[in-house]
Amino acid sequence: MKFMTRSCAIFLVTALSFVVGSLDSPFASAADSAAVTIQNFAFTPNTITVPLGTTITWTNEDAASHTVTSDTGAFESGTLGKGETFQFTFHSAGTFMYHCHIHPSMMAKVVVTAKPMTSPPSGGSSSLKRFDKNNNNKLDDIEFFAAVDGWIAAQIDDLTFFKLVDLWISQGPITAASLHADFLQFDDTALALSSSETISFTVHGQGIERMRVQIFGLNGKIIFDESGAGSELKWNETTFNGTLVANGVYLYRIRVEGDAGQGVEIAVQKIIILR
Ligand SMILES: [Cu+2]
Repeated sequence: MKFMTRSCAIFLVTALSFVVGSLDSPFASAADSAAVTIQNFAFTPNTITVPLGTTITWTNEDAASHTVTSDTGAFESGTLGKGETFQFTFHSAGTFMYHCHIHPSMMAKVVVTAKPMTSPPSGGSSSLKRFDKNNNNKLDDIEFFAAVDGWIAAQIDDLTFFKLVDLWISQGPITAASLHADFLQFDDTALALSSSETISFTVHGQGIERMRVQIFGLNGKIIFDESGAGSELKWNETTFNGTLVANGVYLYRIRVEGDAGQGVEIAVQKIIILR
């Protein structure tokens, strides 16, 4: 059994950062900059959490020289004397551990959160209205497949296409209000093969109490739908009636929920099964 963990993971990361990143504008609020002070041989704040795309400025207030050195090589300030600054813009979500190269006991981290995609995206739904040819406020199959044709012909950009796929699967009204995600922070999704025919869906973030995974065939038929407490769900690659799914491409979507019942729908992703 082969499971294309790597290519799926890559697709997932690209698709998510693309969709989520491009959706930043409707949600844009605070300035995308933040500051960390280096003083008394410490980084303050020691943990800083920022949204994707934020530029952080570090300022050395000590007489002693320090560096801002990523543990993984993602960034490196070089030696900063008193009053000197270093800036870095975070274009991917995740936790970035860093330290001072001169004083290795000075350690801190940056947590970069992807802004969650809501479904349908607020502010973006009206632009999807043009695909609703029969004006019933739904994306009917025929309208969806016209959009797929448009996407293949490059008349529709990827972002719009992903929104349409999301909308089509959710069967929600095109003009529906967006979901709110207060106190719920979704960072990313990871797939792993936990046994020969079991795939684990794991979500990362803060305040996630429950999750739901839905898997669809490319014909739009739902073949798996399960919810549970926690941030991991397993799928044994079978359909509702227990038969093992055939090799091929499937779509999945994940919804995460916080303790107050608030939820975030994560954009549809592809999964490839090859045995
Ligand atoms: Cu130092």
